[in-house]
Amino acid sequence: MRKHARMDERLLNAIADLKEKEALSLAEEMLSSGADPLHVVEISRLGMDEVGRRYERNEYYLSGLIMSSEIFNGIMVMLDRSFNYKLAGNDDPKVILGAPLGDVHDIGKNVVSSLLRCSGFNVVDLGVSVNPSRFVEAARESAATVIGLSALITTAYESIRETVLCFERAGMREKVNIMLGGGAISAKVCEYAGADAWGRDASDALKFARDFSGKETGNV
Ligand code: B12
Repeated sequence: MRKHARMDERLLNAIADLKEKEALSLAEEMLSSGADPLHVVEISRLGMDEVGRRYERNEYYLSGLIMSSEIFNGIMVMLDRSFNYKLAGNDDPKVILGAPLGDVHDIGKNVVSSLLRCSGFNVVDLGVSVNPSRFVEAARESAATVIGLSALITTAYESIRETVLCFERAGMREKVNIMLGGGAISAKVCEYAGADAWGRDASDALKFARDFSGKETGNV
C-alpha cells in the first residue's frame, strides 16, 4: 500500500518537475505491476495541475506547458496498450466529442475518447477549437445523441453556451444530451451554459454516456 502511495508521489513529482524519462519509466512500472490505467491518468493529471500552478507563479513558461503535454502523451501511448479496445458496431451508441471554439487543449478529451472507445462507443472526435455549428452538423450527420465538450480555459465559456444555443436554434436540443468536463468546468458553468451534466474525470464521462444512451456497453 505504502509502496503504491510512494510511486504515485514520485510520478506526480516527476511530471511536475518535467522529468520526462523518469515519468515515463515510473508510469511503465506502475502499469506493469497492475495499476489501474485510470489511476495512472489521475496521478498524471495531478502532476499537470502542478505544472499549471508553477506556470501561474511564473516559475515555468509556455515551454513548460508544452513539455508537460509531451510527457503526458508518452504516458498515453502506454495507457493505450493497457486499454482493451473493441470495435464498435453501427448499432453501438455514438458520442460526439470536441473542445469548444477557442480552446486547443486536447489531452483530457483524448483520454475520454479512448475510454469511451474501449467501452464500446462510437466516438466522433471533432478535435479542438470546434465551431458551435460543427457540433450540430456532426450530430445531424451521425444521429448521435450524446455530445461531450472538454474545456480547460475560462475564455471558452461563451462558446460552450453558444454550442448549446446552436442545438436549441436547430430544434435539436431535446434530442441530445450535452455533457461538459475539463478543468474549467464546474456546476455553475454547466448551469450557465444550459448543459445537461458535468463531470470531473473520464469515468464520469463514461457513466454519463451510458446513462444518456441507455445502453450498457462493455468494460475496459
Ligand atoms: C498542457 C497544457 C497546455 C498545452 C496543451 C497541449 C494539448 N495538446 O492539450 C498547451 C501548451 C498547448 C497549452 C496552451 C495554453 N494554456 Co494550458 N495548460 C496545460 C496544463 C498544464 C495541463 C492540461 C492537461 O492536459 N491536463 C491533463 C488532462 C488529463 O486533464 P484534463 O484535461 O483536466 O482531463 C481530465 C478531466 O478533466 C476529465 N475530462 C476532460 N474532458 C472531459 C469531458 C467530459 C465530457 C467529461 C465528463 C470529463 C472530461 O477527464 C480527464 C481525465 O481524468 C493545464 C493545467 C491544468 N490545471 O489543467 C494548463 C492550463 C489549462 N492552460 C492555461 C493557459 C492560460 C494556457 C494558454 C492561454 C497559455 C498561453 N499564454 O498561450 C494557452 C491556451 C491556448 C488555447 N487557446 O487553448 C491555464 C488556463 C487558465 C484559465 N483559467 O483559463 C491552465 C489552467 C494553466 C494555469 N494554471 O494557468 N496548455
